[in-house]
Amino acid sequence: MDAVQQAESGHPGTAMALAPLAWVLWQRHLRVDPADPAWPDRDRFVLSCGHACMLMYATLYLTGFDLTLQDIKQFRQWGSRTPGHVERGVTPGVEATTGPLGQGVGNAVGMAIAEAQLAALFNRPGHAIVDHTTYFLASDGDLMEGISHEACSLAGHLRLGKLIGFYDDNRITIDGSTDLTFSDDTAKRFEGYGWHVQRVADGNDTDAIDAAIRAARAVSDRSSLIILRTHIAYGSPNKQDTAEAHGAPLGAEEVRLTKEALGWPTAKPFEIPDEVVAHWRHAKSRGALLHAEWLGRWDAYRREFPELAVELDRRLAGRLPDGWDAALPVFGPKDAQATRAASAKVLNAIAPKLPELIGGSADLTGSNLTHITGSGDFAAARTAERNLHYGIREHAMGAVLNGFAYHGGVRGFGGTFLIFSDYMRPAIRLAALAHLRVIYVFTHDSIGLGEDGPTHQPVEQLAALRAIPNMTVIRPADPTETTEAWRAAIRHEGGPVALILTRQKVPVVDRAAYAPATGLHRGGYVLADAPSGTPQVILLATGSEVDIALGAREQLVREGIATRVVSLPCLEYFSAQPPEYRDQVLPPIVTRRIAIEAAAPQSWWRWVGERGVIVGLDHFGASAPYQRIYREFGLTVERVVAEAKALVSATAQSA
Ligand SMILES: Cc1ncc(C[n+]2csc(CCOP(=O)(O)OP(=O)(O)O)c2C)c(N)n1
Ligand SMILES: [Mg+2]
Repeated sequence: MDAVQQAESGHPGTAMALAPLAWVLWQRHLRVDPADPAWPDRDRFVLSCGHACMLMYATLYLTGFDLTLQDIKQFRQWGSRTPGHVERGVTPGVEATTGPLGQGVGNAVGMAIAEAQLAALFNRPGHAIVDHTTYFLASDGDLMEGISHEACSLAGHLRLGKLIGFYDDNRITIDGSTDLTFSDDTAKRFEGYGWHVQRVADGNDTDAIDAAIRAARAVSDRSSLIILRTHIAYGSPNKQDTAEAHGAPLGAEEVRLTKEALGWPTAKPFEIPDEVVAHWRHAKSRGALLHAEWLGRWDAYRREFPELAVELDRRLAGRLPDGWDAALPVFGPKDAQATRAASAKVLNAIAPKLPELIGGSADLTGSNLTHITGSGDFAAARTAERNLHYGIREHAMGAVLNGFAYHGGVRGFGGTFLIFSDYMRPAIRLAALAHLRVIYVFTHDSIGLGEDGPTHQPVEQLAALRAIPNMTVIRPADPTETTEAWRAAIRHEGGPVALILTRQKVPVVDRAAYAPATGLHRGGYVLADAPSGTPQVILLATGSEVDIALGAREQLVREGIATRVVSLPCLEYFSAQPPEYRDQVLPPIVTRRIAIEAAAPQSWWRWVGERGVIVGLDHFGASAPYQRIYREFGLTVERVVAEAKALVSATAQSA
């Protein structure tokens, strides 16, 4: 109440109502060590309703994590460790960045999958060194959001027994009572998913909460939901059970009245009796004991299974094994194929050497070509397998992948058609915001997918993905660049990478005649140069359109127009290059530039400049064989040649 009041902004009511739950969880159940928030076998707690962050900040402070009362007083201020919604990496003890409702539920499912996999791979009889529970807390909003359905349906199917959710059934959202919007029978809904469901009628009944958690922990073959009936802003004489208490300070006078009503000994802001702090701080010695006990077990494990221990250490640290990329395929002139097909070969060259790589597709395995050969399908009781079937649940897939990255020990990838990246965009954005190592395999990357037509043909998705800060989008031109794209994605730290792959066959660029594909790691490179001197025209392209650029260059060179082709598979990597390199690839003096990409043109203005031309699409696609669509929409060698000639005759090169 005090922190929200001081910040003059925030969400007091839910934090107040859930204090008893936090107390039971942190004092009696959650296996965390405030002195070491990163202890690998700790329990995970995800606050899916990120707006209730003050609940976490207060709890983390009181239980003795590295957070001070001063930090609490800085709630929501510039540079503070107590931002407006919980953010991983900002506050010690916070496991996931949340705020967009529903995401945390999906993150928790991903964490529980990661735990189940690592337990299956690394535990040995008498040595359960991976053995933790994932908890999440969801509000009405979390459960109304569609992603919670996708994620909890998947968890139910996979029978994730160490996943326990709390539903804060306070019957209040921002607009008022849930009578306005929400009459689901949530218990039946989750029973329908195959979850174990309990109700606690009084959110202040700590013994009942304790008993429910105990019962949930005892259920090992189903996920559990505990529905907790609470009263938002409990104790506030005038604001309890009102939507007003959701997202605004209670008001100084109401804070005082509430403290009085609750029997708090002082009205002074931020004053916490010493014995209260001392009581909560039992969590420290409790956590230290739990951690020490685990360290003892870990030592025994390390003695008995030294190789496994080294491997688990490596995986948890996110270090790549030596030689992981020693066997990547090399493609020759006869290996023309779709980049999605090349991707499957690269993936399967990496997978045997990178056992932490797990993933799959949202029901498009045969189209995305994401199957790991030699591994089975991840399922309940088969959690060591590496092929995940997310089902037709793109949004949950995105959040689950984030959960893998938050958990550590596994590297996740997920595939769907590029068009359906829209269905998972909120999770992608959070992966970028939270600097998560996630790989997306987005195939069927343009009108080049052909007959499925405009509903399935991405147009604006490339520009939309590139617009996300800290997002990396790689659209390889051919099989050889596809090898480099995967290499880059696996090496990439600090953010998600989307691989953008064709459905249709593309030729293998003749690397003897042109430049090697290793230029991909700089984002863009001169693939084919003008015969001599400064080029008159530069053609820039990505993916399947690089072949069009090469075809146009041949013709232009024949006609005496010095033409350079720049392959630009990753605009983000290229932007990050020193200006000298960029100027070398795109000499500022050459203003006749044509970008070719079968997509919305927004991304390209920076690179072609005022006088440049973009051969792209500013309209939806069409249903037909792809060659015909390319022709009809002017994505052809002839069009590019004509545009280049027009540029040459219209402008005298300023030298
Ligand atoms: C995806 C998404 N949509 C909208 C919001 C804005 N918002 C924050 S909380 C909330 C709903 C509040 O109701 P509830 O989830 O029941 O939380 P409570 O007030 O009970 O804490 C909304 C709409 C959001 N954070 N995320
Ligand atoms: Mg609510």
